Amino acid sequence: MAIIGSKEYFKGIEDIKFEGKESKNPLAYKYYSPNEMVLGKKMSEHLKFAVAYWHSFGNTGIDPFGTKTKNFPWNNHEDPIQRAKDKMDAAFEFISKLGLEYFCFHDFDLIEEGNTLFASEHRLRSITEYGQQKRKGTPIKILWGTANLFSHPRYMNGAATNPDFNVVAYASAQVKNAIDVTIALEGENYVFWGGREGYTSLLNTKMKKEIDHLAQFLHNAKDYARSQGFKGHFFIEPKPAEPSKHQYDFDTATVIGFLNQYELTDDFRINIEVNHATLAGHTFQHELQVAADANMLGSIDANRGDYQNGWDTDQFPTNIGEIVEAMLVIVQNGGIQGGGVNFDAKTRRNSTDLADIFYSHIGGIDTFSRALLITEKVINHTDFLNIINKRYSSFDTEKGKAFEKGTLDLSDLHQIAHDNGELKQSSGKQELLENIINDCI
Ligand code: XLS
Ligand code: NI
Ligand code: NI
Repeated sequence: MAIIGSKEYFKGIEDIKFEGKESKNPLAYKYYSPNEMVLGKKMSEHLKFAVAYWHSFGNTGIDPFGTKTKNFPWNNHEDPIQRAKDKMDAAFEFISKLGLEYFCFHDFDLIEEGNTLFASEHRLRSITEYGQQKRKGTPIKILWGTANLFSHPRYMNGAATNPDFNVVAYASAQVKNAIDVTIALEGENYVFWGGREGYTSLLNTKMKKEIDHLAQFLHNAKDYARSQGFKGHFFIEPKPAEPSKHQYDFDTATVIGFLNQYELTDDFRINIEVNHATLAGHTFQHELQVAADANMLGSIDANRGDYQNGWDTDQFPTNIGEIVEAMLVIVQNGGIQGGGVNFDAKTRRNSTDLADIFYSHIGGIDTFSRALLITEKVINHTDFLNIINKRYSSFDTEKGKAFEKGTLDLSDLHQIAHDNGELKQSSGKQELLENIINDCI
């Protein structure tokens, strides 16, 4: 595939192809075969995979105890605009070699923030124009854009929920610019993750005021984007904490309550990240189910946490069992609305070869693809759905239906209980269901 840009960064790595599960080639897909039909859709339609710009091209391995370990060759030019173009060359080369079509970005992943708002806008315009040129003749698109409202010191007390109105105004300007970039690059969706939209101490916080401001901020952003012709979804990405002690977008149920209260449900959906779900004390599949039941499942940030660590380790997904349980929820709810599967995941600090960025994505992509194939088996070739449906079949009887319709009152139910006498036990059959899934793996 022809990609403009003079340099090849990932030398020696050819296009990643589907070779099937017998292949021993570590730089090939064993399960991801984009055009294969599964459950009535192409695999690539079920799974719109996206590369996260920040982790893949920006994460140099810095942690609170050490400096960078990864010397990316696209990071070296002294001019920040040229540096950003080099990074974008690397990104387009990487995404096209993987055979993918999507990436996600924060404004200042694309190019480093300038010293003034004016300087940042100039930089963003340069890289947006470059991005528009690079996209020509490629299938590469933006799954979603967002603004980084958490790294700069001005946001230490929050962005939309900052106690200082002038910081709220600055954050609004940044979101306006990020929406403009997203639209110019034909981005399909726009994300809000509220990293510092929360508090570290209630002693100095007016919670209701801050949450009202957050809602107003989102209304403004949505109204502006719509006025500019943006047709995509807005996503809120819940997370319970980190970097705030308590984030207002704690989990999916909390966000749905917020969206309903502030009349944002027409435009906003949920973007669920695996590691955020587990930090909130939920499973990934629980969060998916809550969003799907509210008709608000918009997108996924695919990664995994670590059983021993209580923070967002953003590892690539490799746990087939977990992703099968997630795909069962997604597929049974008719897929996700507008979004895709964004690898919000990073290689470990000591995974320092450029090839590691390929291995990690290939692993994540194959994990989801394999889980989709297994889900098809579970649904179409086992008793799985029958067992669950049977569990609820008493509600298909005349009286069960009447209860659901609300035409039986408490006295009617009292009479039914008397007529029935003591009841037979009915097994939940969890272990059988677990075995059925494992048999399909
Ligand atoms: C951080 C979040 C962040 C969002 C985008 O934990 O996952 O990366 O996805 O701002
Ligand atoms: Ni995320
Ligand atoms: Ni995260």
